[in-house]
Amino acid sequence: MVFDLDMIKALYAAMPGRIAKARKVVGKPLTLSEKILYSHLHSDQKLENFGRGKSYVDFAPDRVAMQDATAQMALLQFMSAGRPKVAVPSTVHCDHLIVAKVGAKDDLTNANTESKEVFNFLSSVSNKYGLGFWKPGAGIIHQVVLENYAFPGGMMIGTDSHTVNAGGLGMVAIGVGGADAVDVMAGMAWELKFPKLIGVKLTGKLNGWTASKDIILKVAGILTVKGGTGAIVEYFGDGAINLSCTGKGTICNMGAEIGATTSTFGYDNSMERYLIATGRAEVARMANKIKEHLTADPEVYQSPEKYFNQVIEINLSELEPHLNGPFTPDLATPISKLKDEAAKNGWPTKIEVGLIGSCTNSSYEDISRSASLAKQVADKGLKTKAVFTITPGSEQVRYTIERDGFINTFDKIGAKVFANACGPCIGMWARVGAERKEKNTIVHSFNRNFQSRNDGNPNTYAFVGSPELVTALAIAGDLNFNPLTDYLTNERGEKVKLDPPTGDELPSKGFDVKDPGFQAPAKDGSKVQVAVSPTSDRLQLLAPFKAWEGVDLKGLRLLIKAKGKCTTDHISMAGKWLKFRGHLDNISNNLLIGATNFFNEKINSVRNNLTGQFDEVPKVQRAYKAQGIGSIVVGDENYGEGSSREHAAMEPRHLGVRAILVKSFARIHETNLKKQGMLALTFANKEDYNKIKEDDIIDIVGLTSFSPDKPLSLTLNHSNGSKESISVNHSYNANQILWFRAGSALNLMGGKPKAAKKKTAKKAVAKKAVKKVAAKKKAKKAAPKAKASKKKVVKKAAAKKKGAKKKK
Ligand code: MIC
Ligand code: SF4
Repeated sequence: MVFDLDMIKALYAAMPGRIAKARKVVGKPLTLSEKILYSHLHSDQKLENFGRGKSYVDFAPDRVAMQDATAQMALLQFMSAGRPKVAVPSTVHCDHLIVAKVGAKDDLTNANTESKEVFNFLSSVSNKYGLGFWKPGAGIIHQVVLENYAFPGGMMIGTDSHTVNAGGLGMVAIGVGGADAVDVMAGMAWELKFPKLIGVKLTGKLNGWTASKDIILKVAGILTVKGGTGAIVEYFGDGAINLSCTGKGTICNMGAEIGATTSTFGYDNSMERYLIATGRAEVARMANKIKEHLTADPEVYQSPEKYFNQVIEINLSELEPHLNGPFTPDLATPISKLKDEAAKNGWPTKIEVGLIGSCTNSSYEDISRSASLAKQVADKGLKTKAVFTITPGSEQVRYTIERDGFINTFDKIGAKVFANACGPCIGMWARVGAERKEKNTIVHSFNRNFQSRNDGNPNTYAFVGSPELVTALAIAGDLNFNPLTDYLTNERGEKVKLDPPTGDELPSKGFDVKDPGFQAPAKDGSKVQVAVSPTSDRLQLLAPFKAWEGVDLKGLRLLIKAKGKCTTDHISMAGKWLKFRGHLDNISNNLLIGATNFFNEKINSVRNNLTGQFDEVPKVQRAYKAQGIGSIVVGDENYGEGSSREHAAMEPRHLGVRAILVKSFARIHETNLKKQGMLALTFANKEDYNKIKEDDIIDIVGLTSFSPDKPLSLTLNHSNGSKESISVNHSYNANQILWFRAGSALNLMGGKPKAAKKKTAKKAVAKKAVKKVAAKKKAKKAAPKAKASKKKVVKKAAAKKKGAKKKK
């Protein structure tokens, strides 16, 4: 089945005209990224030469994808928006809630029992509101999207940071929080600061042991985890054309690890081949007709320095395989230096487990190349030293690799094939012995390797590499092993060398699958019931956050001053906590439990400033909440790096934290905070981080005249009676200030598309919004018992639905 043909046809018909107009306004040849962005402006957005890294622009993405762990919150919010149906094609993918333990079949059965309530909820909401639903076991969101929905020149958003994977098929695909997805599903514009553009010119050709993964591992080493922030990375050059489409997907996927808004490649033969192989020859034919619009203008790639804000050049013929880590994906080490680095840094060199697969690296090409190494184990009389696991990206890939004998090859080296799901990548891994917290090393072909991520053990040193290198290292069981130069001793005591991997870009017999695991939505969803039990510990209907009280925030306590890396995994851990992703109050019990307290260097131990006692972060915050005292969280650089999970913004909001003040933010997290009505602030002077004392009482001043580009200030009332004032910046535009005033972006939605608002009347809108929230508050006071009980909310949604007008 080919999805979205009409939508793609309409877009392609309009693209040449839109691009020509944009080229005229911009006044110079366009990059591919610009062509896609400019041809997806929202109908109310005036075309102008947007300032990169400056202008906020309203876009109209073609589609939305959500995975189960984030879809719950997104769809709970969508339900309160009162729309009868999603306005753009949207899908839900069940992939994050399956624990990898015994093997695919049993693990899937267990997940279907454990998370039945959540899967039923997602399935019935999808059915009701017109979303495609991919069942547990169907595959990982990004692989399924690449195989079915991604198309050259398209624009999509997804509630997962690795949505960017679809750049492999020439899309601009961007990871967002659930509230952003709600905007688009509700037919409203989606706002993004117009990105800067980084060009990566690839020359030469991959050979021997190097793989696409090594390109992004190298780029991550150059740009670091924050070097791509606010930018789209566009790859081009002969080297790019030589890569497979899925290899391009891998590179774009891990662009999330450098903070990039997204990454993309121009349409080429590899994409055409992939579209045809995945049953979308029609899309390829349509794309071929407007080929020149699906890549940059020729002048751009001839003189990239004139058109990109930054240009990086990588010669693939000279590129070495890399292994990145531990604990951060940008610590890049070429394989030839790994032995020395391991010795210098005291990394444990015995490899316990090698894991391949995930959304990043589970293509047919990846698996076939890894299997070519696994095959050599028997052929050369070797024995695999480390435990070895595989998580296929989709049922289509799994079915095909089984048919082609690769699973059988992996079986022979004792590998365990887990379900087509995230599994160990997101800590859904029942790893035996992890609870002993021993220092140990694992290597994987995933994308992230933050502390505790895979198995919950902070002492697991996780390294990221290509599936080929991971397989070779797992066979050797030794981080000191360089497959390019070193020999292994086989069972017969002979010295043998592994031959470089070989494989097929696409299956020569074509892809095949029996049951892809897709459920189409009901034609008329109005009668479909969505059930949320008020006593559930997995799902909880949302109550609106309170509007801003209209005055400066005074007397705030410091909840935590986080030291060093504070990713969304530190703010809202995944693993066993994933099961509470649909229940805001329950998941709030993991708030910042992974962050290091600057003052005592301990994890999950902060001072309760009301009692002077130390306790766990969520407990201390609940104590402040119980007293009606607000608080503030202070953080370091790139705060909120990693995931798109908006829980990392909703939890502090729910528990009464008022502001997050950091040296710098990761893009998605900063937007998530704004959407949920939080104050996201940055130090005007980064040194002021050192002025914040553990027991300060803090005031945020200037909120009554909160306006774009105007800093706020903080008064630090120290316990010795002295006071200091520091200046703090923010990046709120006028519309985002309305979210803060209203208590959240969702509070402003109230059944009326944003597009209906006139930009020139922002002040009036602000007033209206505050009035509306005040009226809501009044109504709530008048009926204090009207808590968000299941029946009432469902009724309310139904009533809203009746009154809601469809936009298009
Ligand atoms: C991840 O890789 O960290 C996740 C889990 O896929 C997240 C989404 C989530 O937290 O649910 C992401 O990348 O956005
Ligand atoms: Fe799933 Fe891991 Fe990919 Fe996130 S990075 S979508 S957890 S496989």
